Amino acid sequence: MRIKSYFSATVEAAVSKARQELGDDALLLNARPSPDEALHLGAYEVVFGVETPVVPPTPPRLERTMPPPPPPLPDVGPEEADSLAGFLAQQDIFPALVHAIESSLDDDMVTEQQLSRALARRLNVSSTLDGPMAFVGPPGSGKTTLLVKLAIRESAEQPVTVVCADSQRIAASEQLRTLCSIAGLTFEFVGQPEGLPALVEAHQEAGRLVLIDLPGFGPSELGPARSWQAALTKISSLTPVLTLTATARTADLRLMVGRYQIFQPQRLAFTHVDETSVWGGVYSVAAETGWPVAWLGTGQSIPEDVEPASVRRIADGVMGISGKARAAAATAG
Ligand SMILES: Nc1nc2c(ncn2[C@@H]2O[C@H](COP(=O)(O)OP(=O)(O)O)[C@@H](O)[C@H]2O)c(=O)[nH]1
Ligand SMILES: [Mg+2]
Repeated sequence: MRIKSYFSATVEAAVSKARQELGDDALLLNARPSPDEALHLGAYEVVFGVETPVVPPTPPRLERTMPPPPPPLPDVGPEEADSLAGFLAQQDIFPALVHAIESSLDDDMVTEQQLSRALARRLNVSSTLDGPMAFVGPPGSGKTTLLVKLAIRESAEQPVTVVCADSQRIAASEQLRTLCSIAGLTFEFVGQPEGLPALVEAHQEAGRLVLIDLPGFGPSELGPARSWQAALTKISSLTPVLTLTATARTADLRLMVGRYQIFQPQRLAFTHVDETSVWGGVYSVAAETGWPVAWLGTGQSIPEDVEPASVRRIADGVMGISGKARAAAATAG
């Protein structure tokens, strides 16, 4: 199923826009006031699902999910483009990391290959799904979408249970329940943290992979965040996956890493990579935390738009932004 949002001043106008484009068969999944970042598109958001022909879930196919090459780098001042540090800073790589990368390259003349290797050395990736996983991260970072994509794909290999852990946002759980029922996935809702460990254990004992969808917690929601975190620590061999948007600035991503540290993330996932040509945020967070990057979300289509992360892809994201990368990389210092 493909999920698409429409925005307008009223719910009715947004629905009519969606119907015009998608037809009468499209399924209304949710209607809500627009999130702050989308307010300029209209006061209301409606989310529609369109059935795509039923095909058995396929394992990720890199060549099909690869987005087109990134557009050229926006104009860089000549002084910046002329130096390696300037180039890395232009990619929004965290300053301390720029310095460390530059220091690790001792020659004045650095080839593209040397820079690529220096970038790659600081990255880890791992996208195995061999135990329960909980998706944590800020609201709207793409946790639910990523989880559903993975659940649908993985259900070809092993039975999967999707657990919606949420004590507040009923509409969000209904949306996930609908998605799961369309995709034929087992769905469980748990409203209180205390109920989570036993529920997960029961599904694990039945030989099922359990994927847990948590709500995003704002700065004022530390209480609920702590309660869910305490419940997660009681689940044996659980992997918390910190899910972040690749489009956010490095400084903001680092802030989120700090805020979600209480969940002791063991993996990273980056969504919205289809919407950025600047990979410094992804790179900086991955290199600085050392947490393996598991998946990259490459668009809104479920389950197509996800790929396992690769060191090459992230290093290329930083390197391959434009031909200027080559020029800049050739002259270090
Ligand atoms: N372009 C794009 N949109 C995405 C991606 N992942 C999620 N989205 C959209 O981002 C919005 C928020 O996603 P959602 O999964 O509800 O976020 P959550 O609040 O973290 O669960 C939805 O409109 C998704 O369709 C992605 O990789 N690329
Ligand atoms: Mg969600």
